[in-house]
Amino acid sequence: MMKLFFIMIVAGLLMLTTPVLAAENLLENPGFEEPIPAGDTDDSPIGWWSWNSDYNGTTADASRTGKYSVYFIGPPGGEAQTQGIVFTFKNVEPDKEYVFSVYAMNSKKDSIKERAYGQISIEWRKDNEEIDRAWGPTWGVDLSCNKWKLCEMTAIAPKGTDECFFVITFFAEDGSGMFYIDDAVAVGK
Ligand SMILES: [Ca+2]
Repeated sequence: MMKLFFIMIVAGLLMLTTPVLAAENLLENPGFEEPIPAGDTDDSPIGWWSWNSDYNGTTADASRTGKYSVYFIGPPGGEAQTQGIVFTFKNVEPDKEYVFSVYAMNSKKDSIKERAYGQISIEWRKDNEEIDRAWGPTWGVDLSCNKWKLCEMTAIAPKGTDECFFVITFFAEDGSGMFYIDDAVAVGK
């Protein structure tokens, strides 16, 4: 009887100490550890794509976890210039809430200057076209060069959404500089 009682107590303690299973991260390669750049810092992370990949790629110069992050440098050419990386998520559910977050850190050697800034967003799409976009927090000249900052947004997928893009953007706005991104997470609530 004592033995059974003891087993029940141990089982109870195990239940108390077992963390609630975290929601599944919808992003592939969220820590940007693949591919491992072999002396080439222009390798785009597997699973993501870029509309201006000359100005971003995986790098071992900074990392929050693992060995790599993604660097973003300001594209030249003025106010309208942007660059960034995108994860395409196909199984989005309309009316469902999504949380998207990244960690951002400024570059010591070429920090963000003037009005340049970074921002996360979720582009809601239907039949391969943008139907709406939810904007998340921005980071700019005040971003720390030593400490990773959590930037997080929450948004509900509009009716009709059949795909979404999780987007990390560098807006040049006539400024310049560089920042790093690591440990991206997207979850459905
Ligand atoms: Ca990493």
